[in-house]
Amino acid sequence: MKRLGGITYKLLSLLMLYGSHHLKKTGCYSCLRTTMLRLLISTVLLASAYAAVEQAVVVLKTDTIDGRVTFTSTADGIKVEGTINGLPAGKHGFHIHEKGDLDNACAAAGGHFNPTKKDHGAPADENRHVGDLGNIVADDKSVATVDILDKVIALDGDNCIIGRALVIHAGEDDLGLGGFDDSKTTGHAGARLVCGVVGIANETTSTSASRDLTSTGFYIWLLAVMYFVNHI
Ligand SMILES: [Cu+2]
Ligand SMILES: [Zn+2]
Repeated sequence: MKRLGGITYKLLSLLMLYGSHHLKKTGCYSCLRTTMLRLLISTVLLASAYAAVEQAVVVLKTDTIDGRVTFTSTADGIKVEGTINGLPAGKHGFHIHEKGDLDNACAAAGGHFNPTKKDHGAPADENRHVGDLGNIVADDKSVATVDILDKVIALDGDNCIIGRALVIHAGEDDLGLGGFDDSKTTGHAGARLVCGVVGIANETTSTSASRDLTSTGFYIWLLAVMYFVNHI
């Protein structure tokens, strides 16, 4: 969405620059108006064709664990859903780590995804890593059902999780409150049991276009350009 808006505004700015250049060169107001209106329509169509990721997916697999988790963009945030089989009963730290490198039993995925340089915390905390999604719970049949709505992770922009790793830990995430040396960095969640890369599952052009075309900022720009075209 941000990316789309940026593209639209850049194209519109180029359009305005082109207009002033054209006018200086030819002095023909009416042909400029026609040309600019044509260009404006092309700009909107071009920007609208830009794709946005609507859903991402992680596949988790080891000899004993297998699962699938999806991240779906909704009006209220990112809906995280899935089922993981083969986890020891109990709570397990559930995080997005910064790299999509699964080598070395998930160690290569690095620390928690933390672009805002905050402390580790609970999902509802103001002070949390972007990647802090708390705990999931496996039942006595070793099945964990994931159903989380998170307002911080994203499928685009600064908090985009695509290309990074989802890691499930052996132990419980203390949400930064355990008082251990690593409580404020990792939640003292212990070893990494399984990890997978967050990949694109579904992307759409129409939804992104309609979102952009309903944003107030976009219409302010559009009005400014129309005003420019009509008053020169
Ligand atoms: Cu972790
Ligand atoms: Zn964290």
